[in-house]
Amino acid sequence: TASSSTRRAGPVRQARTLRHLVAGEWRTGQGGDLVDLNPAHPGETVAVGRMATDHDLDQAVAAARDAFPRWAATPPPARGRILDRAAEVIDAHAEQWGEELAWEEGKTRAEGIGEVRRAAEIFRYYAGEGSRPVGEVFASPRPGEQIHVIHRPVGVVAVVTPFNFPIAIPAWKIAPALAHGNTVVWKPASLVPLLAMRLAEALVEAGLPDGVLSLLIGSGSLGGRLVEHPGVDAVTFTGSTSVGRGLIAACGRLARPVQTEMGGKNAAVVLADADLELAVREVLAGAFRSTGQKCTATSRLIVQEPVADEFLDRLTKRAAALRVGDPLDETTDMGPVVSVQARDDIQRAVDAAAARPGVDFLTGGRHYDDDRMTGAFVQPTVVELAGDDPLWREELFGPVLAVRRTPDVRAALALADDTDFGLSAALFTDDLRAVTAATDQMDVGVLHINSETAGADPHVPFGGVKHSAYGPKEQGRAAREFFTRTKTVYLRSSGGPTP
Ligand code: UN1
Repeated sequence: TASSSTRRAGPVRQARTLRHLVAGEWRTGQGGDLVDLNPAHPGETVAVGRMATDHDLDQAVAAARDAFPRWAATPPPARGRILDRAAEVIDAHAEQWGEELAWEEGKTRAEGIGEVRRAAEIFRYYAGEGSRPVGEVFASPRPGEQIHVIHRPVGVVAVVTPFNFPIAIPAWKIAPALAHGNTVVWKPASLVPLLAMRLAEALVEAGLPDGVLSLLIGSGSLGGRLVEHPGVDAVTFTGSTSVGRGLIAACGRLARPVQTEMGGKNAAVVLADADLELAVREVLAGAFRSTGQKCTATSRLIVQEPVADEFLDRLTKRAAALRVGDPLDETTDMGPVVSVQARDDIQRAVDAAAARPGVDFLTGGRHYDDDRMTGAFVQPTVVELAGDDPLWREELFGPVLAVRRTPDVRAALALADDTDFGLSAALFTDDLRAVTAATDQMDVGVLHINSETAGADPHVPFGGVKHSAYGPKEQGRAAREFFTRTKTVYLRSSGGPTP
C-alpha cells in the first residue's frame, strides 16, 4: 500500500509577506486578505498579504503603457542580456526557490528544483532570441523594390498563469513577451503567489526597467478585469478550459488577440509489441509526477488486449508502491495536490465513479485514514472502465488514471481521439505502421512515441488542438507569432542617381 507519512521535514518556516510589483515599486496590497497555505499541512501558512486593488491594476497597466515605447526601442540583444541575467539569478536560487515551490504548491522538492531550473533554461533560450532573425525579405514583382516583413511588438500583454507550474509557465509567457519587446502585467494564480514574487524579483535584479513587468496578486476576478482592461493589447492564459473559454469570449468582443492553453485528457496507448518495462515507467511518470497536475498528464490509458493483464498488473503494483507524503521529505515520490479544495473535488468525482457499474479500482481511490487525512493528499489511482464514463471524459487534474482495453491498433487510436481535448498523446510500440497511422491521424498538438505524454522543450512549439488550446502555439520560434505583429514594408528608393 502507499506508504510514507507527512512527518515534518526540516524546520518550520517563517511565513513570507506578499507584495505586488507596480511601476518598479514593491507594495503591499490594499485589497482583501490572501493566505497561502501549505497543502501538505494546511494549518501552516506559507505567505500572507493582501490582494491588489483595481487602483493597482490601473497603475500597473499605465506603467506598462509608459514603459512600452522605450522597451520596444531597446535593441533586442540588449533585451536579451537582461533575460540572460534573469536566467542566472533564477539558477542561483534553484534550491531555495525549488523548496519554496514544493512548500507552496505540493510537488516534491526534486520536482520543484527541476521546475526552477527549467524556468532559467526558458529565459536563456529567449535571451538568444535577441540575436536571431527578425523578419523575412520577399522578392518584388517590380524592379528596384524589396518587400520586407518585419516583426514589431504587440504592446502591453496581460499574462494570466495557473498554479501547477508556478514559475515555468510564467517563464514561457513572460520571457518571449519581453524578448519580443512587449511590456507585461502579470496575474498569477492566487494559490502560488510566493513563486510569482520570486520570478519578479529575479527580473528586477537582472535590471529590467521599471514598469516593463508588473505583478498583481489577486483572485480570478482581478485576472478578468486585467484581461478586459482598455490599456491591454493582447492576452495570454494557461488554465482551465472553462475559464479559458470565458477569456476567449471576452477578448473576441474586444477584438483583442488571445492565446490560451487549457485542459487535456491525454491518452497513453500501449500496443501488444511495446517494451512493457519502458511503458510502465513512462506511464507512471506521466500520470503521477507533479501529482498528475499537468495539462499534459497522462489521465487515460489504452492497452491492447494481449498484454493488458500483465501490463496493468505491473503498473498497479508500482503505482501502489509510490511513497506519498510531505514534498520536502527526500523519500517522497508524490506530494499532495495543491489544496484541500482540489483534493475534495477530485475525491468527489472518484467517489461518484465508485458507485457506477463497470468501474473497477485497481489501486487507490480511497480517502487516507492516517496522518495524511488532513493534508491535500489523493491516492495514486488506477481505475479500469468497462466502457464510457465521466472518468474517461472529464479532466480531474490529479493522480487518477482511467484505463480501457482494446482489441486492435485502429480501435486504440480511435479511442485515444474520442475526447473533446487534444493536447498530447503517447504511443508505445515499435510497429512503424502504427507510428505512421498515429502521426498522420491523431488529433493532438503533441505526440510522443515511446515516451510519456508530459514534457516540453523551450525551443519547440507547444500547444494543443480542439478544446485544449486557442490561438498561436507557445514556445520557441512559434512564440513570435503571438508576441509580435508583422508589418509588410515595400521598400523602393526614389530612383535618383547613386550619390
Ligand atoms: C510539461 O508537460 O512539462 O499546464 C509542461 C501545463 C502545461 C505545461 C506542461 N501548460 O501543464
